[in-house]
Amino acid sequence: MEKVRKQIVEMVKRSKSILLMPSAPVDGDSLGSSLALYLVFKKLGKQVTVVCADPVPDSFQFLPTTKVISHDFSLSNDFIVTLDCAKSKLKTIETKLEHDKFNIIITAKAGQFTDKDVSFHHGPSKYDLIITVDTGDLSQLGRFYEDNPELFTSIPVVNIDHHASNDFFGKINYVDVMSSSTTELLIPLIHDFEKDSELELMDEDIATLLLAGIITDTGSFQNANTTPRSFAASALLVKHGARQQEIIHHVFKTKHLSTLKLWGRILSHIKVDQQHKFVWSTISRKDFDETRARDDETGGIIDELLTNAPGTEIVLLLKERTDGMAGGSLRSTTPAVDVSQIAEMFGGGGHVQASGFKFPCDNFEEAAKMIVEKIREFQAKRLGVSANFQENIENETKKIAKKSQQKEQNEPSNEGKEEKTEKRVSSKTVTKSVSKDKNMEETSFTETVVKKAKPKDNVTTFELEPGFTYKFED
Ligand SMILES: [Mn+2]
Repeated sequence: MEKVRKQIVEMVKRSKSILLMPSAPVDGDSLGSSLALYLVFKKLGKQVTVVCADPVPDSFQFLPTTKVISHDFSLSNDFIVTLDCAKSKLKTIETKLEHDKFNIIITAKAGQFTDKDVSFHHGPSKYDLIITVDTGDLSQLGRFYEDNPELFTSIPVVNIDHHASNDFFGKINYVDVMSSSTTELLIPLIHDFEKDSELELMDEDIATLLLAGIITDTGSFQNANTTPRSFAASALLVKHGARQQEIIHHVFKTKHLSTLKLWGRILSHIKVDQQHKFVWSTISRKDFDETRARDDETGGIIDELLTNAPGTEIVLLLKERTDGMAGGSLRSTTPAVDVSQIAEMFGGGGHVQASGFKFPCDNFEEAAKMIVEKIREFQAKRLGVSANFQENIENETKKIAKKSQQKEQNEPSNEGKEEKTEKRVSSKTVTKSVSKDKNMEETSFTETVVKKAKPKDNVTTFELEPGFTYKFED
């Protein structure tokens, strides 16, 4: 780790303009670590930009320097066409707009230019170093990564994180899964910067930002990721003037009325499956709208309230997001249950006892049903209890298939009939079969519904998505 930190110090020293990227949505740890590094690099005379796709939640607005966060970053928009004039000098350049085509006519003084003389590239980027913090994989950077994937290969990336699911995407990876938080990892790093620059970098604001990361990620030292090192680090930060009471007050003791209303909804939706030691709750757009709560106001409830359910091993809070995804937060009450494995089933990741995922869904309720069944299945395997629901689904499938056969016999001609029902196909991972009769009147499914398809002119089109297996019987 010491060697890795030294490499980071060297990288930062060589760079002029640094792009700091916390994962989205931001929390106390990702904000604390990106802003602490911002202040440190400013003291070292660097140009620094902190970008974050989502707004800063109200409860973290008190953190020092949140105002420097921008919600977009400027890259060069230039696309450069280079003409090699070694063989012939340039005579004229003419430009012509023909409908949608913009022609550039280049005439040589002698002879002719050919395509071999032309090359293309993008304008230089403003930044020479990217540092991601609290980010397990690049997709957690949201639209910044989706819109500019090439940026992350053209500029060196330093990956500072503590998630078990981290996939070491950086050129330098300072990843310690034993750390309670990313900010805890920054304490020795800042110390290394101090030694190297012979400047005193740590101050009250930086200490407050770092402590905010530890306090939020450990749930105020209540979560299982709290270690002797987190206590020692926090003691050191308080010694440096970290404002612990201010953090506790804003993060844990200030609740909006809308938050309380939203929490009420979440509590009223709680479902308990004692057999599978699983507790979950869902929160829909309607709940958000009716309580006038914002999306980030669900933060904290899973730790404060749901984990208190006795006899529970897994806790899930599923919310309907505005971007057509179902967002899941997972907690396990024992290290024996690794919820990051569950999160990974839905394209997410995280820690053994705290993980999350975003899962695309057309219909939140249907997606929630499927996710809950998958978690039951996971627990059924773990606990060795009978997975009744699986049998149920199989029985259900047989029933539908039977009905479909009967229907075919009773109503031989459905031709010309308008299709009313939407066809549905099953989801990934388990081998499923979807049987169709020739009129596509009935479609049976062996697993929970994820995708829908609308037959049109006897052609059924599906929106195919990566990671799904669609299997049809002939
Ligand atoms: Mn963290």
